Amino acid sequence: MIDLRSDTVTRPTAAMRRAMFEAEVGDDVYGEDPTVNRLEQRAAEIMGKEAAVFVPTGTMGNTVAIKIHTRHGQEVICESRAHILDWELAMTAWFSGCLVRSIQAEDGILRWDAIREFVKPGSPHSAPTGLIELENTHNMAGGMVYPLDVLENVAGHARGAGIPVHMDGARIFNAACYLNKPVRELAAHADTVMFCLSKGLGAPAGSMVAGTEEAIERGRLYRKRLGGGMRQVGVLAAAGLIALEEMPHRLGEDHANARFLAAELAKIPGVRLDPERVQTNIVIFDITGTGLTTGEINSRLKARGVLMSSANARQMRAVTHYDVNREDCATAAFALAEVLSAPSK
Ligand code: TLP
Repeated sequence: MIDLRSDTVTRPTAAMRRAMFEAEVGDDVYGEDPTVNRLEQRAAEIMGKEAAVFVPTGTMGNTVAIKIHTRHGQEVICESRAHILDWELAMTAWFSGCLVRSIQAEDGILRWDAIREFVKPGSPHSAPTGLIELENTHNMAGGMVYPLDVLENVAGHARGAGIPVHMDGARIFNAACYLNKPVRELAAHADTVMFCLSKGLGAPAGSMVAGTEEAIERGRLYRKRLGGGMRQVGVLAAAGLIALEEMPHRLGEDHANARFLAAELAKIPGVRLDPERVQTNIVIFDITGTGLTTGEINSRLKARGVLMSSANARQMRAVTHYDVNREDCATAAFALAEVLSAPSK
């Protein structure tokens, strides 16, 4: 199977498996797992933050971060296709008691001009804004990267308004690779950053939340409340350390494969996408011109050994990662062309 459903499907490398086998461990709830402690320290250093905490998933990381910054009854501003809004089971409401105020941005990038009119100080009639959340790269906008000047501008205005910024940086290393900048330059514009070790970086599980000492200390309590106190979890942190230190440098390969795939897909009649807009490892394309549903296309692709996913009723998604190479991308594009040229049953 050529699996382009997500970069979450990557399996641990041989080096990761070896490190997991040999990992020195302790009870992390007592703060005694040396491998977790090392991972948290390195994550904080690399992000340019005071501290970091290891969490099992990106969803838990965002949930913890939103709770760090907000109080019940506030609003959290995000883009209209944000992961926290569409894919995290309403955790902003469920755990933090906040309402999501979503703002549509065609390219997924929230600029201050769009945010400004939705920022509320709170009054007898309206809930105050408690947090601005930025997704970088923006998954459902097709892996779009926040330009550094946009980040700087939003962060500056948010600071002026006394509103914290959280970055859902599940794929922040892909963003840094696209910009050719150290990841800390992107992270500098957010009070907290969540990033995933388990996506393009290839670890079997795990994400990090980075921020100030004080924020992360409280974050540990929220993690525990969510059931995320994981004991001898150095076995996973060992793989996470390799993901963090050794995998970011190869992400450009995934980006080049995604651009190649996009160019091939764009040639297929009925498929609509602009390959020029593919910046990182996510390719989202419109299939309404094919006369088939995303479900029908997915199952016909699967019969040909290719897995893709549905972003919504009109669009499909293909994500490149280190378990697929250029040839796999060519095969996948060919399979889609075949699926769409075969007479429908
Ligand atoms: N994204 C998954 C699905 O949930 C859609 C994927 O296949 O892309 N933030 C962003 C931007 C994400 O893309 C994801 C996962 C998360 C957070 C949550 O991470 P996990 O799956 O570890 O909870």
